[in-house]
Amino acid sequence: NVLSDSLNDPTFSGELPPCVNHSLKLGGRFKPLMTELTLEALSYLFLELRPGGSYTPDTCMAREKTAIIIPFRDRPSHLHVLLLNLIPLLKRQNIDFTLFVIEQELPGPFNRGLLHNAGFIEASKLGDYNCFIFHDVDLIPINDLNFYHCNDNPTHFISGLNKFKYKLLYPTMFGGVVSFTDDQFRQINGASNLYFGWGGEDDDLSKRVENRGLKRLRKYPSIGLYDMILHGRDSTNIPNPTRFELLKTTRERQGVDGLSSAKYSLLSTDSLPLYTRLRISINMTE
Ligand code: UDH
Repeated sequence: NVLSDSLNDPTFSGELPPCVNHSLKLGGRFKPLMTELTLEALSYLFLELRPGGSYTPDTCMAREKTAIIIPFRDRPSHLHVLLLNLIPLLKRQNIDFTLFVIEQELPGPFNRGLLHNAGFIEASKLGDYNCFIFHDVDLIPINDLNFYHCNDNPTHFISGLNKFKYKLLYPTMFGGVVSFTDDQFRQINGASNLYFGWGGEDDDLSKRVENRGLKRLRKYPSIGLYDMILHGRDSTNIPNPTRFELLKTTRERQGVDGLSSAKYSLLSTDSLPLYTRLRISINMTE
C-alpha cells in the first residue's frame, strides 16, 4: 500500500495519503506541563523541527500549510511554556506548521492588531501559507481534539478559559486564539492598526468579520479549552482609554485601516531552532 511503500522505499516518489483527523495519537483533554525550560533544552526536545520552527508530517500529506503567529513582547517564560505544550500537540494532529514570534520593540505601547497584520505580511513573504492562526503567548491548549485547522469561516478556538471557570465572558468574544485562511484575512482587510495599549482590538476584529458577511465559528465547549498563564498587566500595555470610541467607527474605517495600511519597520528576521523571530518597530505618530 501507498503508506508502507512511502515509509520503506527511499526512492518512492508517489503522493502520501492525506492526514486524517481521527488519529490514535490523540487523547482528548490533558494536563499541561507548566515547567519553564530554557530555549536550549526545548530545542533538544524537538530536534525534528527545521530551523525557523517548521514541521511537516512524514507519513501523510497535511491538508494545509499553517503559520502560527504569536504577538510578543518580553514574555520569555510564557513563550517557553507554550512551546513545550503546543509543539507536541501540533505534531500529534499532523499539522504542517511554522511558528512565527512577532515581537514589537520598545519604546511605545503594545499594538497587538498591527502585530497580527505584520506577522501575516512577513510570514506570507517567507512561505505559501494558506492558514493563519493568531495565538496569544499565554494561552495553553488543554485538549488535543482542538484541531489547529482553518475552516470555511474564521474560527475562535477558545470556548472556555480556566480564568473564567472554563467559560467565556461574553458570546462575541473573538480574541486569544483565532484562525483565518489567507482569503478570509484579506477579505476583512486584517486587523485594525489603531489600537495602542490593552483592549478593544479583538472586539474590532470580531466586528470586521461580521461586517464582511463572514460567520464567527467557535470550537465545541468541551474541546476549546485553554489554561491561561496567570499574569498581571504589562507596564507597556496599559488599558487604551480610546478603545470604546474607536469601536464605534469600525465599519467606516475597515476599508482603509488594516492590512492595506499597516506601517512598521522590520528590524530583523531570525531563524531560531524552534521559531522564526520577527522583530518590528512601530512609529506611533505615523
Ligand atoms: N503581549 C506580550 N507582551 C506584552 C503585552 C502583550 O507578549 O507586553 C501579547 C501576548 O501574546 C499576550 C497578548 O499580547 O498574550 C495579549 O495581552 P495580555 O495577555 O496582556 O491580555 P490579557 O487580556 O491580559 O490576556 C489581561 C491582563 C490581566 C490583568 C489582570 C489584573 N488583575
